[in-house]
Amino acid sequence: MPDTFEPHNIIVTGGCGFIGSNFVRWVAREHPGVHVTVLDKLTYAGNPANIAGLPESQVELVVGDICDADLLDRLVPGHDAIVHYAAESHNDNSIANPEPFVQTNVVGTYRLLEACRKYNVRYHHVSTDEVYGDLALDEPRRFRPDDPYKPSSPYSSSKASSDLLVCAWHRTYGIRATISNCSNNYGPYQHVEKFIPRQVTNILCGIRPKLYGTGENVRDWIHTEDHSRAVWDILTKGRIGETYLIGADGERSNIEVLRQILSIMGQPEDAFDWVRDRPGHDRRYAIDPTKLREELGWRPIHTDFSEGLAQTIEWYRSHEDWWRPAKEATEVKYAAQGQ
Ligand code: NAD
Ligand code: TDX
Repeated sequence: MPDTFEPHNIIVTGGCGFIGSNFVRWVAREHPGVHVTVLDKLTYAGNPANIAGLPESQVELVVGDICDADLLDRLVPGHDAIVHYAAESHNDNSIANPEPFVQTNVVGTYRLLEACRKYNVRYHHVSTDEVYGDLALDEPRRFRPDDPYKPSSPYSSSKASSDLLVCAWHRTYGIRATISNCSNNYGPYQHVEKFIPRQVTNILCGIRPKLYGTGENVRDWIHTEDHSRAVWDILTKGRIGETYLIGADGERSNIEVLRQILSIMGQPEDAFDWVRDRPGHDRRYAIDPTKLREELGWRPIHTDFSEGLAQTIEWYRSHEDWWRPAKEATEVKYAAQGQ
């Protein structure tokens, strides 16, 4: 039977990033009795505007680094759970400069686990399906929770390392922890460095979208709101010490997604550039979410990808003031990499 847990006062790390802020806004709306302390360093990927307008009585922002043990000593006591989203999250950046990935994703997770041990706080660890490596394009298999870890990039290996720390801290010190590994998220507030926002904002700027390699690589897309609900279900009903995979049967090749974006935005289907492939580029991710569905009864709500994509494109159209400040620097960085 699942353990049940009723959180009242939680810390959400990385709550000013894409997925973390969607989770914070979802909790504020769906569980108004829960207080959320957002702990975020506000790196290039963190933006306080992502959680602006939420009631101060419900959501408080603390600007700081998860690697700062003294800060955690001041902040963590009195909270009943940490939901850990903060990370360096972009594969291409990790290939160019792995150091901050090891620091934030590995050392940062270690510091949070130590704080949970010291103050007996429940911990949920948000991770990625990339820890399992990749699948062939034509094999029927999908990732399952007990598959071996085989990460490919500095990013995914740093996330895999952090997952293993959680398992060890649970087994050795009895930390009350759960892990979730989710597939590719899409939706509002995603940084313009990522695939879908990059292509959408390129088109809005009159720049041709950029497709890596052959474009055949497959990603398993899930709307970020469905991810938020799954994390909440795992936090409140998941079994301690367990790993749950989160996915919504959303497998699509990159070229298919790009053609859908071009079509929704009224562009010819070949109006894009082929660019240099990502070194070590994972071919395919695919999640088998059976455990999450059967144990916790979770189901995705956003099952129509075309509709979710059209809404996301509309969000970028109407929030140019949000993405414009990051756009130029992001494209300069890509151009220097030949991408
Ligand atoms: P993001 O890059 O949009 O946001 C990361 C947030 O973490 C930012 O607000 C940043 O300021 C903050 N941060 C970074 N370093 C920090 C530090 N040292 N201390 C405190 N805050 C720090 O990332 P995202 O795409 O929202 O991903 C969130 C989490 O979800 C990550 O753990 C990622 O591995 C995981 N995940 C992402 C996806 C995806 O599709 N994007 C899929 C599965 C899992
Ligand atoms: O311009 C691009 N052109 C392109 O073809 C970009 C930015 C990406 N791509 C390809 C690479 C990938 O096959 O699109 C796919 C998606 O790329 P990203 O958005 O960079 O995501 P990915 O590398 O799959 O990782 C994402 O999902 C898992 C998140 O960034 C991770 O944080 C998460 O763990």
